[in-house]
Amino acid sequence: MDKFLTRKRKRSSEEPDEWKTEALIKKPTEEEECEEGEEEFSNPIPWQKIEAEGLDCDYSLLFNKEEADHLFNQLEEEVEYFTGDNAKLQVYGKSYNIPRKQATYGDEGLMYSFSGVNLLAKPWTSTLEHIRDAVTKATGYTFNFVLINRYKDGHDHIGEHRDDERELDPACPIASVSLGAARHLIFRHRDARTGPRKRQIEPVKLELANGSLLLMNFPTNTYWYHSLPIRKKVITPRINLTFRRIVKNRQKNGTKTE
Ligand SMILES: O=C(O)CCC(=O)C(=O)O
Repeated sequence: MDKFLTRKRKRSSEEPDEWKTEALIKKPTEEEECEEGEEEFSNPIPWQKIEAEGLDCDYSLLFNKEEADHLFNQLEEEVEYFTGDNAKLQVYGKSYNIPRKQATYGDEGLMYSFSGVNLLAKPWTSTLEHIRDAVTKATGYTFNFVLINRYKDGHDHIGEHRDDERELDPACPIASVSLGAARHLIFRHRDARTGPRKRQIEPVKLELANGSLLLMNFPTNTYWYHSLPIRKKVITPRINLTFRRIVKNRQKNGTKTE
């Protein structure tokens, strides 16, 4: 992993309202080492800060290998992935098979809409509650929904996108827990893509380890697309869980699917 600085996380309400104009590699100051407010977290963990223009992420190892492997196996038994039309994407009126498996769990009645599908949350399983609560203990944030992506091997992937749906609470980061094979997550600034305002901005590449937790804080998903590209050498599976906070009255009134 490159382009990060190591420091203890502050709660988002205490963070300075400035955006960094370039990727930073800094050593923590003494003040940063001894952040106040740490006692608010019942399980404080060391965080690595990842910053670039409009990108603000925090990375940490939440579970050790033994815990992560156990959770992976539990999820393999518990999670029911979508099939049929719910396992397809709608892009410009065309239907495509999703190159991975997906499932959604969360509080009753919650629905998440993206790429032309409306996915209704199934009730939390005990393992998902355990992981969700571990994320809350480590971060101080609460979550009411999780999107699960399962990649059977390095051929499964996810294309470039932003998690910027209007029903997501911008005050709450998206908390991404990875279990199983390590894979690269690539962030690309929206202005580094094609178009009249194209600029030379380096992508940010992270390796997401087994048991890791990545927080994507506001405004990362406004300015940066992210993808999990194909990695043909990866032959083992990976499960990624993105915990989110959905604002109920901002949900679309689309057709609910189960
Ligand atoms: O599998 C990953 O790490 C990425 C998942 C993702 O991009 C998403 O849930 O929006």
